[in-house]
Amino acid sequence: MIEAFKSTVYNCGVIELGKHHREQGNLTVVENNITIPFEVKRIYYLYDVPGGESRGGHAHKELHQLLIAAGGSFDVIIDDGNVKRTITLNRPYYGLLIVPGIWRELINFSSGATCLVLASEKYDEADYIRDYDIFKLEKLQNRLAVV
Ligand code: T46
Repeated sequence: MIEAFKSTVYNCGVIELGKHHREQGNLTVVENNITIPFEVKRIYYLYDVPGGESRGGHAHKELHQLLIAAGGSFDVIIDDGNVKRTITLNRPYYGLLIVPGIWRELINFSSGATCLVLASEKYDEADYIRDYDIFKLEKLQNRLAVV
């Protein structure tokens, strides 16, 4: 498992989950340690997000997550304190893997969008860094320590 202070946006990425296509519709499977590199301990989902609203605005110290646009679309800005990337999720057979130590913001939710989140740990508020300045400082201090 990657250490939060050493992670970069390049440790995150979109995983193609695949789909079982039938005339009656599609089905996508996610399996622990096969499709994703962690064991799912918690699932939650964001929905009914009003137009123009954003979610996230924090980083996690230990949590690994897979974000899926189960319906609709939204953009995820991931930020390691040095580099920012914006990823659009708009298909239920793609998931964005986010490792610990990455600031994220979810924006541009389409009407009716659902963000399904598979998470590696139970809910723990102590795992959150909700102050961007503290996040930047901790990442910077680690970079300086490594050099
Ligand atoms: C993330 C993004 C994508 C709980 O009680 N249990 C839970 O498991 C979660 C996730 C949240 N909560 C409570 C804590 C807050 O009172 O639900 C409320 C809203 O949580 P938060 O403000 O953290 O919501 P988001 O949308 O900003 O962030 C959530 C996740 O917390 C976070 O891990 O990456 O979705």
